[in-house]
Amino acid sequence: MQVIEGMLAGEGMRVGIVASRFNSAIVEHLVDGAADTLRRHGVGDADITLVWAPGAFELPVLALELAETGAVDAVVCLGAVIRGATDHYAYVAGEAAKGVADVARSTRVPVIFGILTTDTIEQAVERAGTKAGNKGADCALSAIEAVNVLREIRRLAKP
Ligand code: INI
Repeated sequence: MQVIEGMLAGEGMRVGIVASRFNSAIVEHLVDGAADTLRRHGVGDADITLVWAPGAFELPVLALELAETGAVDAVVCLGAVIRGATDHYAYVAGEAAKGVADVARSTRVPVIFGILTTDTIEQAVERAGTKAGNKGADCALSAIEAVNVLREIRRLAKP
């Protein structure tokens, strides 16, 4: 049996982070977690590109533009959509999730979904470096693993 899997080695990898300013008190911790994890897994600081978006709704279009430059091997999208009094939350979260998935499939660049969707600010804080870990750090690992497993799959196509 041939098993294909991605190692968590980021040496020589170029990674884009697209992060939303909305709920920036939360998202800045996700960005710090992602950047720190990328560096600790071998990604060079100069190979990390951080792009700020106004809100989660704008993450997909900026991720698309960044992915299409060919300058990054993966894009990590980071944001925090927190439920409010109206259903605005659902539109923003839904379009952001669908958009991120669309960009990954259309570009074949791993675009990692690191957008917290929570009922409360407390739940978001828990996932931004406190008791439930750091979603940005988790997504950085997913990016490295996805790039490496894609490279392995593409090697199959070569004679
Ligand atoms: N953007 C977020 O990133 N998080 C939110 O919780 C949020 N809410 O709830 O409104 C939010 N709205 C802004 C949205 O992402 C767009 O920037 C805005 O609608 C302009 O297109």
